[in-house]
Amino acid sequence: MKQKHNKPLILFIVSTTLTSGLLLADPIFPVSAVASSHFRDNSADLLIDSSGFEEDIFFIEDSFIPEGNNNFATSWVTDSWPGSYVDFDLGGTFDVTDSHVWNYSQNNEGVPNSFQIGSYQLTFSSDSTFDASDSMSSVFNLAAVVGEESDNTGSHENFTAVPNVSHIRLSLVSRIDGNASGFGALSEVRFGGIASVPEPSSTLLLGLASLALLKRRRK
Ligand SMILES: [Ca+2]
Ligand SMILES: [Ca+2]
Repeated sequence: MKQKHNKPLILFIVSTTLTSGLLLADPIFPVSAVASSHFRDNSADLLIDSSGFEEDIFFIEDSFIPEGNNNFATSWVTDSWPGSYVDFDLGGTFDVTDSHVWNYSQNNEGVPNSFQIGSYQLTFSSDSTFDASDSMSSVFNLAAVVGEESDNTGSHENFTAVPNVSHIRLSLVSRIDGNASGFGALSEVRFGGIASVPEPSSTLLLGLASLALLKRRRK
């Protein structure tokens, strides 16, 4: 029996996933922020309640970032530096691309207050537990802020999208003054991203490829 001439079968699998770089990030509003430790009433929920802003309207990537109000009472403060961290529950699943942190900036006679944070690192999790399997960001530096009257517009980071993130741990890495122990404080924290879209499973793609093959053979 003469074998049928087989044309090369070319399957085009078109990914419907948009390049996330084309999409501007929206602000993410975490539903809770819990710290490994806090000093007095300066708990971590003060990082996500807009208490540190002059105004509370903002966009993460393409527009207005509010100025911080530089107030101790509205800042998260830890007295257990180093090793302190804050766990944020994002209240949903996001492809995270941005972080924005307003440093603590209460006046200290013309020099950055010693509580100010010099750098931090993020751990991204798709569940509520953090372990070695979770991916981590680079270490991000924070700008020093001097004095109550200074413009504290915070420090912005934009990174390659981390997909399917429901919880973020922000770990303090260094303090502005390089001191290895004592207190640390931040005023506000925001993340940016887009709500995650479930990816088509590999089983579904395989199924579609098989269908295309069958259809071709029947011709
Ligand atoms: Ca605050
Ligand atoms: Ca995890």
